[in-house]
Amino acid sequence: MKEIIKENEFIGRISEVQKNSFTILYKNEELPGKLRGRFYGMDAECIPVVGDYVKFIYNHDGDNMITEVCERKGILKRPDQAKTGVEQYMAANVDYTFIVTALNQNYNYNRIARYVSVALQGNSIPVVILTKADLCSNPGRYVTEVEGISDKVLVHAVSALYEIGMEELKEYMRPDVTICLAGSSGVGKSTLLNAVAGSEVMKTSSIRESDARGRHTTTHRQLYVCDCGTTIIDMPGMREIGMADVGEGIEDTFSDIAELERMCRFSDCRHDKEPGCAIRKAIDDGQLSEERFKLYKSLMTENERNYAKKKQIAKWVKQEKKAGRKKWN
Ligand SMILES: Nc1nc2c(ncn2[C@@H]2O[C@H](COP(=O)(O)OP(=O)(O)OP(=O)(O)O)[C@@H](O)[C@H]2O)c(=O)[nH]1
Ligand SMILES: [Mg+2]
Repeated sequence: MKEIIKENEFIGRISEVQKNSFTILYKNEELPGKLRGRFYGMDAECIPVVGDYVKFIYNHDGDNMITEVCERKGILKRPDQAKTGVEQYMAANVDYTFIVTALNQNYNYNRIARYVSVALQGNSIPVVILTKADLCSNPGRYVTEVEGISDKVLVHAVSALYEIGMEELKEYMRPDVTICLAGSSGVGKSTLLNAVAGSEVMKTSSIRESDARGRHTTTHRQLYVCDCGTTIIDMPGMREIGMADVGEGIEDTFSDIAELERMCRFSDCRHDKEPGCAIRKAIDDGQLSEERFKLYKSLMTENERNYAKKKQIAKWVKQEKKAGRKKWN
């Protein structure tokens, strides 16, 4: 990417966002940045997030002015936890989403499938990292189970604490590669980053013994460039990962099921007792598990419900703004 566009305007990468303050990484230097006025009032999707390449005007004495977000390769997003239909944009231009799951009570097949859909929707390759393998008597069983979620998924079991399995991750540690670490609090995302970085870049802390939950040690998204040139985005732990506007990601995750659905005799087949149902046949033949099919259906339904809600809210906001409403009485 060309670095200098015109005099005093450069391209850098957003490494941190704190409310309205941005940190721009430019040639190993972290510069403070603020948004140009025209960003205000724009859709949340247009506001820079960690991982975005941005154009900025250099200011020798203070905040650099961000003038534009460069075209994104993809963006990771999820509905906000308050379920208001608003999307949360998490990280942009991610090549590999490391879906970090600990091999303790944290392990959850359904949740991993959700992350896989979000990663694929964001045009990034889902890599499931099963951490804390030292705490598990049979990590291989989980590797096989995760591989069964989708043929798009890569899986590795590691113990960052005892440096076991970490060699496998070296294949991702290439210059110009961006990795994002996603998962619940306490699964070992920051520990993983520290292990591959070779020093304590991020703070870590112990989990609660009673239920293996983390303490939300990482509080904001942080982009870090390793000595080898690989960029890693550490994220705060997420309590849940909802589905909204990720229909393509879900279809991609379960592409075999989506393909089978297209082979049903009737296009509106409900996969119940209809004749010529390719889904039922695959389940009866043992080629598709009923459980995986149900998971696909439930994620699709949740996605459609949330997406419809988002659209409805967006329409309402537009109407209210047009009407210029300031108060309701
Ligand atoms: N036994 C074991 N413990 C680990 C391993 N990796 C991390 N831990 C421990 O898990 C705890 C939580 O690790 P963190 O790296 O802070 O977890 P995190 O995912 O970054 O958590 P948040 O920042 O809260 O989202 C720490 O006590 C780590 O030492 C591992 O491979 N094995
Ligand atoms: Mg952390």
